[in-house]
Amino acid sequence: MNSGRLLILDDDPAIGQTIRLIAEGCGMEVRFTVEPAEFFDWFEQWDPTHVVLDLVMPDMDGVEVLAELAQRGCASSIIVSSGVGGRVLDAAGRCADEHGLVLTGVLPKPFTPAALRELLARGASRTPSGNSDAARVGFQPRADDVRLALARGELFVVYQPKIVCATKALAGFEALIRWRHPEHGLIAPDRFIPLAERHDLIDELTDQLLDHALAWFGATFPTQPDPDHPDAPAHAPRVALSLNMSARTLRNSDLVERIVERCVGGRIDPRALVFELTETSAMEDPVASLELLTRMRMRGFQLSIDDFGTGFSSMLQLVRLPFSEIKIDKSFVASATRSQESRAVVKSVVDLGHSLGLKATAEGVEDQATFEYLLRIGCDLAQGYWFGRPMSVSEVAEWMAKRRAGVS
Ligand code: G
Ligand code: G
Ligand code: MN
Repeated sequence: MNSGRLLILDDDPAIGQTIRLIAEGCGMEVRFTVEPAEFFDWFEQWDPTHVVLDLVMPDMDGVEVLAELAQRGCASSIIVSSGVGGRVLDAAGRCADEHGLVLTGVLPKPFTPAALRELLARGASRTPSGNSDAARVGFQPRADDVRLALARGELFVVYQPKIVCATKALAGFEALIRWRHPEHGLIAPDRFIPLAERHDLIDELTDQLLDHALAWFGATFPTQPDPDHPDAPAHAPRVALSLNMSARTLRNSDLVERIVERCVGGRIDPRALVFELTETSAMEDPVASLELLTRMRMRGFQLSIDDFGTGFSSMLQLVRLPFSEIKIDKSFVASATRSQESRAVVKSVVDLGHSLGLKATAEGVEDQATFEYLLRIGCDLAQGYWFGRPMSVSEVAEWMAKRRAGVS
């Protein structure tokens, strides 16, 4: 039996009802609508675990709906259905993947109950695309689960190293949040960050992230005064800490002050902190973001545009907002040695970044050949499994000790 919640959008009521009956037969809770507006209302309120989406509808096409779902941070398993040919379905499927959606499969019409049941079952046991180690299958958290996790302190932070390409020196760490559920184990951030954003829990989550990460960072890399000029401001710190920020957080203008307070309290130089924003998150409220981001830059914090190449923003936003770093999405980096196209994207983004005076970071570096390619094209920083996975505090300590000993 499948205990999920299925939301169906199809302009044909007969098909919608058929899907409903089959899914209810599998034990699922089901809602069905022919209206995109109602579909999105329910999506927000009900957090479906599964979505079945008709690709061709009169008011809005399925590809637009996919884009909108991606923008809303959808983590549901998506099944795309349509009477159109296989190639179009394939293309729509790739489209969903590229938006980072979890596409479980395509359902060509007409379909058999068995085909649908198979897809619904598959959705229940799949991990989100692009997610590797942390995803635990089956459990689909709801807002209350996240609320409880925050209250019980079940979230913790892992740290992944960033390396200076030219010297292989340590450039810093990216803090990545994790949730260890007492029954369901490790849950990947894609499963609960969008949920936290939709249900006003993201500020609390960000606060907890800062508590953990700043305490660790301040203790591990205390900001040292410059020995030659003890009274002058110290050199910019050598090791940086990167933190991911959500769009919601950016609307909170107290945030800057709170972060500054914490830096002062934790004796952390603002120049050591890098805030990573996704293209989409920075775009949601361009005026407020511009103001807030500018204030943060004026305080000395660094800003990074994350997952570059995957969002929907225009080049204009990149130029307009005061970023100091551009992070090339891992989907291009990880395939760079295999794909001419990926190499072209990676190199163009590095060059674009440099021409705007930004540092370029490649994420998702998994082997030496990729690293050597990055070095050749002048990429500044690299991050990926090849240097180090996201690690717990104690694993980071071991990792650094090994590096100092010249083992790795
Ligand atoms: O390692 P990985 O599965 O950790 O991260 C998946 C996604 O979750 C990334 O896109 C990352 O930006 C996001 N993420 C990880 N930690 C945080 C966090 O503390 N806050 C926010 N807003 N996003 C995070
Ligand atoms: O915030 P962002 O979307 O950039 O989060 C980085 C994500 O990339 C995290 O989920 C992290 O676990 C993942 N990641 C980091 N290094 C690698 C890598 O070398 N390969 C792959 N596939 N994923 C990686
Ligand atoms: Mn990031």
